[in-house]
Amino acid sequence: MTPSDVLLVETVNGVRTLTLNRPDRLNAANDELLYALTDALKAADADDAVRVVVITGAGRGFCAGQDLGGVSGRDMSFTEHLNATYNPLIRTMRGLGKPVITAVNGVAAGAGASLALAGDLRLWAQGARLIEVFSNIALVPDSGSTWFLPRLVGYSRAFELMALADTVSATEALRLGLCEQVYPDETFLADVQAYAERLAARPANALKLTKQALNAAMTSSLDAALDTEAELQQLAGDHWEHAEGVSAFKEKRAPDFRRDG
Ligand code: LHQ
Repeated sequence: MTPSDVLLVETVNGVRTLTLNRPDRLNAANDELLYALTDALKAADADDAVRVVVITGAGRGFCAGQDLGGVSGRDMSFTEHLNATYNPLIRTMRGLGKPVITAVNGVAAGAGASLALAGDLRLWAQGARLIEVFSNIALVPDSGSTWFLPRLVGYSRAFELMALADTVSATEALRLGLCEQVYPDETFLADVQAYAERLAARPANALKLTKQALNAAMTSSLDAALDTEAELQQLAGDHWEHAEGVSAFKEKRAPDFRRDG
């Protein structure tokens, strides 16, 4: 894969880190960045050496949403733009067969907040903040915010954050359930890497199926979720990882889920 200037790509110990790289714009997204990120996620999905994907930002921002410098004079409608760029990106993240961590190093605003929320796991630096900034420019939250946020904080808190565009600090985000961990700014990337490596040692096939089951269950009935679990459990149970997990338990040793088959 050839990393482009707007997106840096690095793989260490099975963890592929994709760094949004427009730091002077707080990584505000233009089409080039959005297409590069979606392509890089698909490439990570197809690469057996990658077990976990991390999305983070260069400099002091995570992502300030749509680059407002480039919106006027565009020949696409808002709907066409979302359908061509942000929506495929969010769908790719949630459909990826590997865990996606959003490592929110700094401000996440507008569609950048949506991107932060779309991770399977969200790790924040102490200095990070999230702003559903859309109403400041009289727009509707997009790129999945209307789906993710109320599921995390409930309808009214989501509406409040969207209507007032208040800033959510890392401490508040942890309390609200908008992130799983908060790490010191100074050690953030090392802490994220250590967390991601723990995840990379887990059974990849089982995690892929777990993600599939959870995503289906987010919009299904209990009946349908029970059926999906029964179906996916067969796929997990037939996989070598399951045999390895059971053998390791019986032999009183740690399982090795990183070997090949
Ligand atoms: C930026 C941006 C930015 C360009 C900071 N663009 N330069 C919308 C339209 C169409 C279709 C699809 O979907 C969407 C979805 C959206 O995402 S709408 C929301 C778009 N984003 C915003 O409205 C956020 C605008 N930015 C801000 O409110 C602030 O910059 C935040 C709160 C993010 C950060 O504030 P500060 O920490 O005080 O930083 P700053 O404002 O000083 O920004 C630093 C630089 O980054 C500055 O440039 P400069 O040349 O003055 O140093 C900003 O102009 C630039 N920047 N966001 N979205």
